[in-house]
Formats: sequence, structure tokens, C-alpha cells
Amino acid sequence: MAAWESLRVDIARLRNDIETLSKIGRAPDGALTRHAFAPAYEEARRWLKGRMEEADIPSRDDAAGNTIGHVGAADGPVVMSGSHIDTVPDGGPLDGAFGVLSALECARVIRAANLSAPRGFEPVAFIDEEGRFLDCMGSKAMAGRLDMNEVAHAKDPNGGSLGDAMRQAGFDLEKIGKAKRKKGDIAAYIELHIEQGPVLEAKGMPIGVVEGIVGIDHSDFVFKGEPDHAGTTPMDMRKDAFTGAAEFAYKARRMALKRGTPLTRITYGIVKSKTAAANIVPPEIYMRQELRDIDQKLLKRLVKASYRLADKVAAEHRLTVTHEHISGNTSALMAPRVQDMIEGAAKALGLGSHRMPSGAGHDAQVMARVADAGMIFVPSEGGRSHRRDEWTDWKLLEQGANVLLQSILRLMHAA
Ligand code: HGY
Ligand code: MN
Ligand code: MN
Repeated sequence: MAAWESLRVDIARLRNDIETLSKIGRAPDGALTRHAFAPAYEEARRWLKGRMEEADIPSRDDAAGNTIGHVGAADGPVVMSGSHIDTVPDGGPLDGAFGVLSALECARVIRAANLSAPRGFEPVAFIDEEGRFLDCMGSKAMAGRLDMNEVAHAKDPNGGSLGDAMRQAGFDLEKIGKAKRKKGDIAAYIELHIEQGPVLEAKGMPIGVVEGIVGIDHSDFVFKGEPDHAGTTPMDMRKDAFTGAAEFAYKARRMALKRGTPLTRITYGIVKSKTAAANIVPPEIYMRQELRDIDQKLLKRLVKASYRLADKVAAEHRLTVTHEHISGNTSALMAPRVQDMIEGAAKALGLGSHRMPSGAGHDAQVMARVADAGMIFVPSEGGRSHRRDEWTDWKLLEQGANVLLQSILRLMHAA
């Protein structure tokens, strides 16, 4: 047995980091929100770099705003691991943060062990995984997969531009292309994450080995009618944008259930009425549609079908509708050799594992386009995530972080 096989994470140190980071961006009402490039995010970034500095781990921010450390071999392809430290609005303390802070903990253990592995290791915090501006923006920049048209037009839900947000945080949108890493730079990418769903807990399984990650499409719809008096305009003489939008959402859901797979998801998480008045027939409704599936071709067909359905429903309601693709993520399979390594590392630690798909999007699906990629899941309490009571027991977090450490070490020593 190689000496590195007995290395383990320090859960007290990792716990301290998770608890500290969970206070950065926490409002007095308890909501935890760290949007990419916002002041709370930049405070978290400074704190993270400070933690690396304390552990003697050199770190840098790339041109897109990703934060990257480095330990071990100075040259050649690296093994990379991380996730994101941005959150959804009023999000949980573990989504993304657990993966970044576990990668940091692994870097500390590897740094202290003074390994002579052939490959170096880089912990990373990718910017804007949650898509304040663009889903997985940081990993897309690193993998050279940014759509520059989307970048130029990227706005947050309040209309703020990506360029302005980057400038305020000390970055330059014009230089974002410089974040792309050279081909062959990254030998493998591995990400540890909470499952964010109920499967592992229900199975009583401590470790999930991700086989593939769903593709995601975000599209905007605007239904337009007429702003008439809500009391005097007879029901059959209105052009009520909300009624059309609501019928569309209901029918699109039915269509996705009928034509999709068990992994198809359709969600309208942002719906806004232009007139905020109870006594005006709503003239304009904006909705963002999110569609997901692991079958990328089916996903495309469903998106197109939703556009056709919107046209049909709008016409039936004497409304107009526009639909526009905003951003997306391509589905990806995880590399079989990394899946095997994760399974082997779990087994060596005496832990059972379960192979499964991911219905959540992750930076790993972008990195899979330029490196052998893999993901480790730990159970989520009650399957809860994207909410403030998202949680996982410390013991399970420790086990997941040790599987990550041992998988990284295997990858660093692999030929
Ligand atoms: O939306 C997602 O699936 C991920 O949490 N960003
Ligand atoms: Mn998330
Ligand atoms: Mn996440």
C-alpha cells in the first residue's frame, strides 16, 4: 500500500471552513445569497484566497473570475477539482461550497504530504455556476465554450450587465477569452457535490458515482395582449396575456411529460407581469422556461415543440408571443475511468456506492468537454437543495471528502 493511500481530510478544518463561508452573504433575515461578482461573492473570494495563502497554496484569479490554487508538480497536465461558491437567491450552505472547500482541504493535505506524484493538483472555484448572468460561465470560459454573443448580451434578472458587474469586481469582460486553458492542460476534473435529490438517502448509500449530467435550456417567452379595464371589458373581448401564458405553461408541462423521459424537467421559475395592478387586464407576461434532459437531441426537440405550442396558444388567445434561447448547458457523460476510480476509492474506504445520473447542472459537464471528468455525490437530507435548510450530516460530508481525496490522489498518480 502506497503511503498516500492512508491520507485523510481533517473534518474539523473543513467544517470550520463550511461554517465560516456560510456566514458570508448571509442577510439578517437568514437568507444566504452570493451572486457572482456581487460584493458578498468578492468577500468570499478574498476569504478563500486567504485560506489558501495560510496553507502556503499559491492562488490566482483568471480573466473570467475563476479562483485557482496549485499544489504539487509545477509542470505538465494537472488534476483539477472544485465547484462554485456562488449561490442561488436564499440558497443553502453546501451547494457548490462543499465541493470547493473539500478541494481546498484536499490541496492542504496534499501540500503537507509533500507528494512526488507526476501530476499537480489545482483546487478551483468556478464563477457564476448558478447563472446570475450565464450558467456555468467560469467553467465554460476555462473550457473555451463561451458563446461570445451570449456573453455580450448577458444580463442578470434585474437588467444589470455582466460587463458592469465584472468591472465593479475588478475584471474586464473584453479579456474573458484569456481564461481558456490550453488543450491537454487539464488531465482530469473531479467534482464533489451534495446530491440535491432524495435517491442516496432513500437507498441508505453514502456515495453516488455520477454517470451523466442533464443538458439544460433556458428560454424567455413574452406574451403580449392589451391593457384593458378589468371591470368593464367582457371576458370574451379581452386580450389577457396571463391567461395565454398560464395555459401555455400548463400545456407545455403536459407535452414534456408525454414526450419526455423520466429525467425530463420543465419549470417556469421566473414569471413577471408588466402591470402590477389588480384592476388592469394583464397586457404583458414575461416567463423564463427551463427544460432539462440527459438526451440532448430530445431536449432540443422539446424546446422547439414548446416554441410551437406557445405560438399556437397565443394565437388562440389573440395574443402575440416571442421566444428566445438565452443560455444552456449540453448534457455530458462522465469518463468511465474516473467513475471506476471513484468507485474503487469508495470501496477502499469501506463505503458502498451507487451509480446514478445528475438532474442538476454542474461545472463537471462543461469540463467533460476538455478533460476526463467525474463527480461524487453525497446524500442530501430530505433531498432538499436550492433552499436555506439544505443539509447533509457531517459524517457523510467527511466520507465524501475522503473519497474525493483518494480519487484525486489516484488521478495524480495515474499514468
Ligand atoms: O441549476 C442547477 O442545476 C445547478 O444547481 N446550477
Ligand atoms: Mn445549485
Ligand atoms: Mn451546485
